[in-house]
Amino acid sequence: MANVTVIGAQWGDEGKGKIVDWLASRADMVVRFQGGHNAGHTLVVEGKTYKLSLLPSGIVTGTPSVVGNGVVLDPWALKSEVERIRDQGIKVTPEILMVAETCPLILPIHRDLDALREDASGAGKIGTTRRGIGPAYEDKVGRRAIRLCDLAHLDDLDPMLDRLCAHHDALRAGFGEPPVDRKRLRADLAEIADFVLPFARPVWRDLDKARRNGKRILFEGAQGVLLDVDHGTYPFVTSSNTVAGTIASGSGTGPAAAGFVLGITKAYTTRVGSGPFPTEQDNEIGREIGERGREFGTVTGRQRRCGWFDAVLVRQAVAVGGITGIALTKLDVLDTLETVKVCTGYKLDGAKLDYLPPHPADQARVEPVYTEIKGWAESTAGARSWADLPARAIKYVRRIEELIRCPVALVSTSPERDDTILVR
Ligand code: 2SA
Ligand code: MG
Repeated sequence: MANVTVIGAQWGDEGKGKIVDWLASRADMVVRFQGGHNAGHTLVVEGKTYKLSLLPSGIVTGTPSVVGNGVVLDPWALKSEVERIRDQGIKVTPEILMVAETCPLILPIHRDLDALREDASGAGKIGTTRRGIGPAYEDKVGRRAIRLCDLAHLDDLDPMLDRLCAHHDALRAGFGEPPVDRKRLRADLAEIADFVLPFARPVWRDLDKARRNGKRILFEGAQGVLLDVDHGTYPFVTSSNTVAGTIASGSGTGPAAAGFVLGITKAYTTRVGSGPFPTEQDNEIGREIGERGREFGTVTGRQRRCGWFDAVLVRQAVAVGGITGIALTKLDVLDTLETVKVCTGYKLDGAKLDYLPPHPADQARVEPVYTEIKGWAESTAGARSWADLPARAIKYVRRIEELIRCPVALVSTSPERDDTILVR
């Protein structure tokens, strides 16, 4: 296996965890390059369930794992996640976990601001994970972030904190909140430094060495292309780029390192948080899909909105995300349906559209055009070869391939690692 980059081809929660875990067992290094602990991956290995949100999936199999500079790092969240999986018997040492020393930190003030804004936005609320992701990226781009390497220079921290807090104090005042307790923030940072600094490294050098030695690198994306800050359903997006190209800027390597770009998509569509969702089924069908698919967030436990497969959106994600092959997950969730629908295009004011228009008002108004496929009414759960699939399920997969203009390379038929069909 050469390098592989895994990204979500929908709005996140496509089942990346299982696929990444499957690939991680064949990789020499696993790298995260964007997002933060807003991600949520459930890994089921030998019947044991692991829930990760910040740590790369390689950690469970003891594969060297890198948190790249493109990730916003909450050091307290890192600590509790490391402690949690250590309790499950997983070894986490600086040889196995390497964190970019240039990672911008998510601080308690970012979490505060995320929540204050969401609570104040009423109907315009984005439905964030309230983890401070957006505010932390804002401070990074605004050049006032505290980065991991700053914790090794505590003597120089005060002027940086002054600048950062002046900015936040003004924002907080707008919500009637008191200024940041600077002394406490400084003390908290000095305290967490002891835990997190041993993992801090120039990870770009580890990546460079790995590449020169022909090691196989797995880049693990979080969220999905439709949540990309440039290419997604803006403003209902996350605050990072989720496309494959981000591996380069987000970890300190070149774009060619991406290798095979595997886009993960469910056999239907889900979304958490607000924002347009053309094929949403806010009805019995949506509830059946949600129940059979256990559609609740890994991190926040939020119920996900459910709907039919939207080939328009995934085709767009394939193009802008740089996807070379698809892993289709949760096919078995559709096993009981009499009819399965796939969205092949939209109508907007009577005109046909073959892509998602950029404006949120238009995105909310497009009407999906469906093609219907008779359900296979047979269990596909646990199928491990193409021959195990009913003919009509194969037809469904082939139709999706045609519509999204990208080959399906893997089909996943249960959360278990080995219930995976390698196509051709
Ligand atoms: P944020 O917190 O600023 O990144 O939120 C902005 C939007 O991005 C969406 N978002 C997600 N959507 C699906 N899954 C995510 N991660 C967890 C998971 C979610 C959970 O993988 O299970 O546990 O609930 C994720 N992270 C961010 C978010 O819903 C907003 O629409
Ligand atoms: Mg998830």
